[in-house]
This record gives sequence, structure tokens and C-alpha cells, in this order.
Amino acid sequence: MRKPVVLITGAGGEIGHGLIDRLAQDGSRGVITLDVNPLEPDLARLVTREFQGSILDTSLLDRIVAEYEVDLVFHLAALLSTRSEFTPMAAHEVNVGGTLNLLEFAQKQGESHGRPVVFLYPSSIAVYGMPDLQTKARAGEVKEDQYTHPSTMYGCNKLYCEQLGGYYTRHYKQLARDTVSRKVDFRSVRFPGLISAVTVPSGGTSDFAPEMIHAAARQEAYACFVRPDTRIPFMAMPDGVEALLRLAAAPRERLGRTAYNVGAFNPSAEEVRQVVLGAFPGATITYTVDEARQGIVDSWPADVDDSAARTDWGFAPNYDFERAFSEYLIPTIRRRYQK
Ligand code: AKB
Repeated sequence: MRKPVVLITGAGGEIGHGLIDRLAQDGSRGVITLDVNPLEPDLARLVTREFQGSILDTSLLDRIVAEYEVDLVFHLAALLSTRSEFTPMAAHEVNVGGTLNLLEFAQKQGESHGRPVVFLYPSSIAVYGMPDLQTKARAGEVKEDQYTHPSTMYGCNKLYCEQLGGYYTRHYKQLARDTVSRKVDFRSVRFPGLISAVTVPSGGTSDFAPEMIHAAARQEAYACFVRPDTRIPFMAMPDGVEALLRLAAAPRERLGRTAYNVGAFNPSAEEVRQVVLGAFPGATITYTVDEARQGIVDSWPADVDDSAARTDWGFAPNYDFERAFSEYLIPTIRRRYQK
């Protein structure tokens, strides 16, 4: 009999790194990966099989269906918000077309082995669109169903794909003459800006915080592209990975929503700068505001209400602002660049 395995798309990206590490430590199931780029050798060693290719290649996905019994999917592959604004058609193709392919893949997998396929989808605070700074300041912690009017291609893609996932789970082929067995068990977290100590982000608009930290550790000057008072929620990568794993393990009947907010801390850009300067006193961090990117970050909420995630599946981040820096980011990043 084929053993059940986990599939991770976009495995070589920021979340993939942490997730593969955690799944490898746990060791209970094999991990197969799909990424357009080869995995770094340290990561490749931890996986059962690495497929190099695109989520748009449906014949490759069919081959995986034929060869493996996948019952858990982490669909991480995406073009992030800044990159998506430069290439909106490509973003739509990858972020929406690719997700649709993966949902079909999961349905086919479920039909072939007869069990539901749990499908984890990282959505984003980019699904929100705060109309102006006054409303953003007044709104405070935003709930999942408020202000869902994204202003970016990436945010539109994420919001729509949350809906698509819900469709596959609850209404797939609802008019089919024969009863259709729905096999996709879709679950989604709306991530804030994620900050990893081991990877440098690329293509995102929340990247100003991680870029500031990594640049300081590399002793490079950094010009932050948003105003000092800019505030959005962030989370340390280990908590992001933990959130995905915890949501994946939650009993289906406990889940009252398709997409859940998760948050951990929400410093202003200047508060991040001060902490980074405290850890790396020689660092040069200035501000050169990019009005267009500033506009995107201003459209994201200052904070999110994640009480539904806490109640339904026990979300509880380990790292607040202080701990994220003192116990995770600063020591790990120092080690990384001292090597
Ligand atoms: C981005 O900046 O595009 C992402 C996100 C907030 O989803 N980090």
C-alpha cells in the first residue's frame, strides 16, 4: 500500500523552509515538494521526493496523483503583493490558476484514495482594504468579514481563492446528476507580515521589517520604504508554521470559518527600527518613502482580531514583539551572518 504523504507547493519559499524543518522533526509522514526552483541542499535532504516544476503544469500534477497518496496539502506557491503589482496577469495566472489546479488535484487525490484531503492555504492581510488612514486608525483590530475590499492584485487573488476553497469543500459540482463526493477539506489562515530569521523575503510589501533586520545584521545600510508611523500586524515565522500545523490538525467540526485571522504583534516601522538599532547599534536605517508601496501598506489594517482562531482551533502565538526579537530573530540572525 502507498503511504500517505504531505505535498508542499512553493516549498523553497519562506514558509516552506520552516514547515519542512518542522515536518521532518516530527517524522510521522513523508514530505513531497513542488517548486519551480530546486530546493537548497539542506532542505532537499529532509524531503522524500522533490518535484521541480510549476503548479500550472497539470500533467505534472497528474503524475503526482498517480504516484503518491497525498492527504495533506500546504499550497504555499504564490507571487507576493509587490511583485504581483508589476505583473498582474502573471500573478492571476499563478495565484488563482495555480490554486485552482491544486484544488482539482486535491479533489482527484481524495477520489483516488477515498479520504478527504486537508488543504492548507496561506491567505493574507492583503485581503483587506482600509479606505483611508483615519478609518484604519479608528478600526483597530479588524474582524474577518470587515473591510474585505482589497486594493492589490495579490489581495484580490487571495480573497477569491479563499472563496474557491470554500466552494470545493461545500458546494463542488452541486448540480451534478450523480452524488459527488467532496474530498477537499479547505482551511485558510490570513497571515500578517511574516518575519523569518533564516530567509530574506522577496516580492512582498510587508518586507520592510524583515529587510531592516537582515540588512542591519549584514552591516548594510537600509532605507525603509514606508513612513515611521506605519503600523501593520506581524508574526515570527515559527508561529506562522505552528498556526498552519495546528489548523491542519483541528477537528473539522470545530471550524466555523473558511479563513481565520492570526496575529501576534503590530509595531510601527519606527518601533521595529528602534529594536533593530538596539541590537545592532552601528546600523544605518533611514527612511525613503515609496508612496505607491506606502499606499498598499496603508490599505492593510493596523491590527487583526484573531479571536475566532483562538476559540476554534487553539491558535496562541509564542512570540510577542519583545520575545520575537530577543529570543528568535536577533540571536538566529546573528548566527546566520556570523557563519
Ligand atoms: C506581502 O507583503 O505580500 C506578504 C503578505 C502581507 O501577504 N508578506
